[in-house]
Amino acid sequence: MKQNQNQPVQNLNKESILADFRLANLSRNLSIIGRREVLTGKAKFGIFGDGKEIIQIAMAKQFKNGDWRSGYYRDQTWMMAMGLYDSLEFFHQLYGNTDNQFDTGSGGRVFNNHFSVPNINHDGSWRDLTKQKNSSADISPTAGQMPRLLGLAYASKLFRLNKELHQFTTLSLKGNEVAFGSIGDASTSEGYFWETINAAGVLQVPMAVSVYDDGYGISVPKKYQTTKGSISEILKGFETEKDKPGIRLFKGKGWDYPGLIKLYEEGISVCREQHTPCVFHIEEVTQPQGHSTSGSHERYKSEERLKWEDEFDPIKKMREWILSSDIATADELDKLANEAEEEARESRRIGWESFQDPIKIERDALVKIINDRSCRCTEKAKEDSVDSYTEDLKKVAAPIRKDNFVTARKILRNICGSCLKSDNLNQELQGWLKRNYEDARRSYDSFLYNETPTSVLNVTPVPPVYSPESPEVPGRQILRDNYEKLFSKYPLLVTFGEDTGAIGGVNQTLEGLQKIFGELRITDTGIREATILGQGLGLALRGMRPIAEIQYLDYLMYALQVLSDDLATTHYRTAGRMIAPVIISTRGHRLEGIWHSGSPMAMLINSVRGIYVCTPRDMTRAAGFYNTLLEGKDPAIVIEPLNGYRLKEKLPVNLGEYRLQLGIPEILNSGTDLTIITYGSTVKIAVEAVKQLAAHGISVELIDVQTLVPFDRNKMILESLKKTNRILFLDEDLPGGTTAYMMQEVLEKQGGWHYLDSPPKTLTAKEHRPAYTTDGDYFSKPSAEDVFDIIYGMMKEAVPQRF
Ligand SMILES: Cc1ncc(C[n+]2csc(CCOP(=O)(O)OP(=O)(O)O)c2C)c(N)n1
Ligand SMILES: [Mg+2]
Repeated sequence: MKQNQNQPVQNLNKESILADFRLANLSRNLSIIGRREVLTGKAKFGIFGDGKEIIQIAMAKQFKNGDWRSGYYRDQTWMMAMGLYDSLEFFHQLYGNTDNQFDTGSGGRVFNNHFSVPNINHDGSWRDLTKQKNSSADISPTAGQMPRLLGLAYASKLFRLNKELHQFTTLSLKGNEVAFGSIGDASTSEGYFWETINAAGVLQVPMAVSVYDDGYGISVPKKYQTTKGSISEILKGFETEKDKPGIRLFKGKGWDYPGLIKLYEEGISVCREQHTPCVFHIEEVTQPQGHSTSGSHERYKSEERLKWEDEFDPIKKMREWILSSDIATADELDKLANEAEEEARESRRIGWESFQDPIKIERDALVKIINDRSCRCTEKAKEDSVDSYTEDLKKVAAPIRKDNFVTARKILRNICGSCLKSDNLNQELQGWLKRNYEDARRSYDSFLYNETPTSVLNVTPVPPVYSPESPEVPGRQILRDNYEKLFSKYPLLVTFGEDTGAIGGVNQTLEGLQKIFGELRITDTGIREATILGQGLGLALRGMRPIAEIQYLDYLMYALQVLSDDLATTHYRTAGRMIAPVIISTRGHRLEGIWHSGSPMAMLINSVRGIYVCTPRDMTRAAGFYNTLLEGKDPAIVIEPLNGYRLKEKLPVNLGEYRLQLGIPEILNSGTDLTIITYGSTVKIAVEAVKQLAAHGISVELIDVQTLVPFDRNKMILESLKKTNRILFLDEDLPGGTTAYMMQEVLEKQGGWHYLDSPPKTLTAKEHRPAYTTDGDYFSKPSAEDVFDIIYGMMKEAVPQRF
């Protein structure tokens, strides 16, 4: 090997260099063929990693077992270089193959090049995360990978510094793991990037972010994205100085194979050993095929730029370097490039067949059922349409399952239902649809929630127990004393948020606990809701039990994107192969003013399906939910009633042990005239109204649903409605919000409409946010008098002779 100034670092030999060259070529061919598959209509959409091959090969060399990735859709070469992905999986993903034996990590649920590695076994138990290379599951929103990346890195810090955690040897090897991130240059314009970088600098965590700077975010060039046109330039203020820890910056060029290998070797060792966050700004990166299959880059790149990209193509440059360093001959390289191309083509062929064959088998079975029918319809028009639908289906060259289902359902409309023959087509088709719909349900409509034995819905309930001496204490003390038990019981439990640490939360629910359990377990954070949630998400993916504290429900909106796009879809988008059982603790409903009285529950439940939503009416119930959630493995939000911390509740003797089931309402008052359905802080309003109504001879059944998701799993409300035949849905969300949701659950899903003797009603807050004072609250949110009046009116209308 000829010496030159870019002489590769140790461990590089001819064999590994040529393997890298072959891999880069393979990856490039996949990108080229992948694009073609979309443009010819075989796949729906494609986004590829061409131009980023060499960076990723260099980075992968530093990625060890136990490490974590949080990246984006350009990372196919990286995943292949780590042995986590191959050319066949590339096509399974591209076509959207749902067969879980192919283990693409996404089960056909996300775009191609969105990767993940399972963190649980099929029975829900944790895998040994230290013996595999780990990747969190990618999402499409730009920079959406950043908040989670912070948490993945933060876990290493906790596993290193908290000696109690050294026993968990299948989760971490004393925090020796690096969390690698990747992001495009344009995505660094997002607030999440900056929030994450700042938090990582504060926390000093082993986070290594690579920015692939190809100069564009789709068509928009850097001058519109980045001040001074250079992300490393503007990150300089974050850089570590003497006695002022910050982040380390590294710069490389996307085509410089030996340079990049050296760069990552140096940088990642700093990151791993010293737990210093690092940013690798990789410039001069190309994008040979443009952004995605949705357009062509000739529309926005100049001739000059296109020419430069061609010249600085990283594979071309690597080839030049190999030749000029006398590592291999042109013939050897051509042979490898041809081999790579052949592998890509062959994988395409196999991938396409694997996708098409089962659909064709399904189609053939359907066609056979139709052709073999013994019942011919006497109506000619109907008989003709059955034949023509069948013929049309047979002609589809590349069928998808939809074609089969549409045909079956349309034919079903055109056959008579009265045929007496035992093998009549109607029955056969119904059977075919039932079987195949069940199969399609497993492919597309499963794993929104944990379906393994570790689901919180399987946790055995334990009621709170009281002794005659149980004192009445402020609600916040129940939470505090319960937390004390939980922190003793679960070594992997941590909580963190604004004011959570030293003072124990703005409502003192963790008062004094940092002194007992230490700063690593009960921790203050900066004001940065999105990355607080990301911190929780990353920790939970790594097997810890985080409770992420969001100070008020009103501020959860800052974290809503992470909740909705990332956490809520984690289990679903990995087809059940990853879990992230974060608990989000917050407080809301009513206190004072526009930003401390929100109860936007419909906004929440409609954007976080996939996360359970608990709405306890008091702190005893809130603590009971935390106790349950820590026994299972699902993500959940608990909204404590903000005006209840000082109100007295009886202190249970079995703190930390009693557990409330999710989806099981509680009947707080039984009655016969009307049922009130409510939750959270309006329960107290309802209790007061029920008393006032009783004094006027109206008997109300009051039901606290306790959790909005899941909702009344045993149809307890329906039983109440069968008795009272009248119902009011009450809360302090907006009109048409969660009351509409509850109404649909009860009247439509439970079939409650059948038992109604009066029109169902809702009572909610006004459409505007609550004005600041107590009067503002009274005139903005429902009061006991409002509840009284609406129910009195309903009764008067229904049975005027009584009133
Ligand atoms: C929040 C959000 N906004 C917009 C998009 C649409 N989008 C997808 S990729 C992309 C450009 C990203 O550019 P860059 O970060 O430089 O990565 P590159 O594709 O160049 O590798 C945009 C705007 C998105 N996915 N998410
Ligand atoms: Mg870019």
